[in-house]
Amino acid sequence: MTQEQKFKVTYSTLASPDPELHRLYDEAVADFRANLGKTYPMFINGEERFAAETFAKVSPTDKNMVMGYFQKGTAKDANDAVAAAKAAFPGWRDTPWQERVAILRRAADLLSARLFKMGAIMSLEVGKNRLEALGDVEETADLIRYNCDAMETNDGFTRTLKSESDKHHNRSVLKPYGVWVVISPFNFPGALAGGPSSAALVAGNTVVFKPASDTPFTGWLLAEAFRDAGVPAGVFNFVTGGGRSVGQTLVDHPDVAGITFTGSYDVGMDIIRSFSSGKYPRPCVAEMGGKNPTIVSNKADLDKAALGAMRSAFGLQGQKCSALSRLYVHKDVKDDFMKKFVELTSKINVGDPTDKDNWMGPVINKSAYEDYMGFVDDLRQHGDIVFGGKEVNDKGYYVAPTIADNVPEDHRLWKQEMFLPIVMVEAFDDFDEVMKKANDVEYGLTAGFFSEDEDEIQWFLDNIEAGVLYVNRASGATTGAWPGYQSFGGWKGSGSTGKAAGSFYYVQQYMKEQSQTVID
Ligand code: UN1
Repeated sequence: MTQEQKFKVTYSTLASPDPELHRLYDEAVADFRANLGKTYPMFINGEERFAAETFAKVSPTDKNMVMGYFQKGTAKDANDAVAAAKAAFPGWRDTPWQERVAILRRAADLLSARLFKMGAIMSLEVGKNRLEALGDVEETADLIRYNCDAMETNDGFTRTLKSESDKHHNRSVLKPYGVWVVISPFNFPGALAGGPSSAALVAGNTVVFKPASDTPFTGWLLAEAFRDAGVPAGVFNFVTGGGRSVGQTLVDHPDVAGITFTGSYDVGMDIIRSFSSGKYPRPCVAEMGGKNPTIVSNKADLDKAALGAMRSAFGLQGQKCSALSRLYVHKDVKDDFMKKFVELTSKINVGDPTDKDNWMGPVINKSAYEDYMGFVDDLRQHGDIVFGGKEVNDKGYYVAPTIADNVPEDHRLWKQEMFLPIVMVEAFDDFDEVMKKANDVEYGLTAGFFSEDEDEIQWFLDNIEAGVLYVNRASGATTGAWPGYQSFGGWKGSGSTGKAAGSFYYVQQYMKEQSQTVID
């Protein structure tokens, strides 16, 4: 049995009883703590690249912990990375797809083999608890494998078309676009970087990858895995940078053929607009935010509902685009539900996420912490904070899970994504009205429903406007999609293509179609 099969952790894993898993994770944390403060490069054209300046990556778990120093890349580095990717494209495109698959499968296996090291670093880099961090590493490897499977299942995406006679040989071929840019967010720095990068690569594109400035470390570990797996020089490039200049240079570059951006709605919409302002349209796979609702019917199992809501509102400190942020509970069961929900929330331990007893770690940085304080003030002024609403300790950015009730319907925070451990609750008594409300946001990513009534379940599935739906899911009312089990993609302002990751139609987005008619 491989290590990966033995310790398989997903986002639905409630707790791992395996002492060996905990021992290996603890060891990896201790190892890393003994190796703080080193300097890490960018990776361009198969070579390590150092910039004139570096920036310190400070752990959100401890404001005094400098995890390492990363390169403050410039526009020149971004341009060099695109030039390297452009030069490497013909060779990689013409490499048989079976070979590309073999190399990428090796990268997935390397990530699995490095599970504990990468998980430990990710816990400290993002503030993820151990199961969330190990889950992210596993998901990264599984997304790579999933994208490889897609290539194999579809025989490299070459299909025979109808032919006019036996002298006609007609087929449809999907071909890569060229240089593909991947810009990833801090919250799933493995999966949301390795997933799109591997899709682009397996399809035959070359990649320039820029991680969020809060998560250069995981980005570097991913770059190492691709390098060690044998991805040729220039095929996968890794650039880091402080401000907007590296990212903007990539988005504006005329030699970039396609882009995958995962992050906020505002930045995503800007990229979509500016990316299509060139000479011709270019594909832009954008996964943006969410303002995800859950509806709890009077026919719900309230234990399932309370657990599912708690896990989705507060897992990873609410910093998932899939997080639950609006909770609509039928008025007949609201009091009972709230009792259970508040009780479960009050049992959450907030603290150093590498400590096994803590389920919530810190929020990502000072600005997120300040946003939290601002939102909490606003909600306290206009409604009731029934739980939380305060800092827990100031060693890092630790804040309490927060439940707000009785906030007026027209308050802006019913519509604005907060990306923090704050959930707003409201009672309802009319199903049609609550559905209208649930859908009345710019987003359409995930949504949850709790009811034991089949007709109500069908009503929910038929009417809710979102790409990822869960009914009666105690392990997460709106969170925890896993490649191959839940396709993950947003509608409306949550996603640009209507196609989801970890699903049948994903890899095709990284290729363009050509029909070839050849007559003897
Ligand atoms: C995100 O929420 O930012 O379904 C991405 C989930 C995870 C994360 C998706 N697969 O919760």
